[in-house]
Amino acid sequence: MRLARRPVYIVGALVLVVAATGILGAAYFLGIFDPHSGLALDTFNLVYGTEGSRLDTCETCHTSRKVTNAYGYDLKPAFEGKKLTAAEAMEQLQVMIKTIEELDSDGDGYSNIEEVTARTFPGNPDDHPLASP
Ligand SMILES: [Ca+2]
Repeated sequence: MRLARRPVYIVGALVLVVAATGILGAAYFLGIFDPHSGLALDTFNLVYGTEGSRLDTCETCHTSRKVTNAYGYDLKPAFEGKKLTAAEAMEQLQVMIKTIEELDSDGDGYSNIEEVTARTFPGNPDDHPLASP
């Protein structure tokens, strides 16, 4: 009798795992849960003290939720092809943010650090220090 229940528990556990995976996957797809964005944005804000500024948004690195802009593209080597813990990812991203400071990712004539200092978007060529309000 006791052995007969074991398969039921195993099936129940598998159903729970599949359901949890499905719920997290759906939440990710719908944009409710994204393990990447908060971490990356927190790291950017930590490096530049931009929390609460106009750069404290996903638009700093993305044109849409899953598409990176030119600045986000230049930061990709920090993550791409690597399995990192959250702490390792933050560390790698901090290094990459500093590494690309002198680049002009969006090609608007201003380096990334000039843009960040002026609080303009380093991945949007239509937004640069002289074009800012
Ligand atoms: Ca720009």
